[in-house]
Amino acid sequence: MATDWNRLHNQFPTLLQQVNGKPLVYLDSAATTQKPLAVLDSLRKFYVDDNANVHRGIHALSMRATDAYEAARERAARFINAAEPAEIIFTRGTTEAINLVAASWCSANLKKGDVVLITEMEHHSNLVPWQLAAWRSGATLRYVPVLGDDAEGGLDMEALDRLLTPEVKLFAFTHVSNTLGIVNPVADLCARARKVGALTLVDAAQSIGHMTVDVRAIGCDFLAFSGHKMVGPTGIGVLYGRRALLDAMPPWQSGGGMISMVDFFESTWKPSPERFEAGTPNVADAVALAAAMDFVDSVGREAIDAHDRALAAYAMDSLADIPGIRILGPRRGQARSGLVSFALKDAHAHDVVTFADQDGIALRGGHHCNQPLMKKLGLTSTSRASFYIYNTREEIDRLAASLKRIVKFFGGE
Ligand code: C6P
Repeated sequence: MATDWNRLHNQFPTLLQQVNGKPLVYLDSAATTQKPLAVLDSLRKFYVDDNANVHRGIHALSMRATDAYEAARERAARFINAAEPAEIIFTRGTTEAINLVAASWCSANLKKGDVVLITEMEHHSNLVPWQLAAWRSGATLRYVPVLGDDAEGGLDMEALDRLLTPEVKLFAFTHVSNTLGIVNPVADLCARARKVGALTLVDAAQSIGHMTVDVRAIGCDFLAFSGHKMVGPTGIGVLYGRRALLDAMPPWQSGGGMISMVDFFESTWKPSPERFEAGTPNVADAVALAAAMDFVDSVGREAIDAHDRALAAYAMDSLADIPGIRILGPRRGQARSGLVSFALKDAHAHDVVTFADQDGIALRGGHHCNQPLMKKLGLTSTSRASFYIYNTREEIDRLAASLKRIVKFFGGE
């Protein structure tokens, strides 16, 4: 049955408001998505019915909370096709998940002479943690370049093969670029890394709620994502890791919940996932993340992917004739996920966002935590429209009209 995208819109109460006297057009889902009633209800239900700490008490509420938390872990494992729930570690989000690997795995495995390979399109969250890990260990960083004046060519695969030498211990890359909208060939990237014995980490922040993400089909060793970019709450995310790797990694934070035994001068650790979840975890948000996964799957990830791509293609067509526009990433007709970043010759991104806001349209302007990529492309900022299940073509028409008004105001043709 065809999805009724307009009806879906009504399940997101935040969207049903006016901004500056106009119906809100929310085009900033790459920053964070809005939350449907099903997720809000799940949060409320947990706090009203089951609220208790987990893995500690044996009273009824604590057991219910523990069951709900572990069911959320099991749901997350199914969502990404992990082999077992123990491969799911709850974190605050993508950033914390990547930092966990950079702190734990790198402290035990990275040494002088080793290389961490990343790409020029990485978000700071998949870049700065590796800088720190390299500084601490004496390892070095290498970058896979992006091709084209507007990075329309994606990753330079020939350069990748030259850069993937046996010194590379870890290759970390994004599934979908939050500035370019490019969908990287993640399974192919993992296969190439495996040939030289390098582990792989996939940053799935921008893909997780938009397309099927199957860790076993991708063949990655680690994968990170945030709940808030897939209709879930903020403050919850997942690090997936292969069980054998996780069990061999040292703790990165310590305290209650992660130990087997503590004596005055020594302690031993539980296996994964408890080893990496010190302290009281974010139980309510993990439970609501499971509700978000149910919601996304009820719409269908293939349908969402097709919807997002169709909107991105429509936006590319609608914005193409705006005077002085420079659109980054894949060209018209090439595959891109549901976001479009652009620079206007005559207006700064912050002015674009401010003007669009007057028209009730939420965009993002800035470097999008992609400063090295911006530098490479000779930019300091772009404006970005990002789409999700509640967006429509009519909203993109409103965006195009608003941009034309902006260009006119700033003296473009
Ligand atoms: N990008 C954007 O507007 P956190 O903040 O941990 O949930 O996600 C970090 C992150 C990691 N990788 C990619 C590819 C991302 O896009 C993000 C977050 C937001 O583009 C905020 S800068």
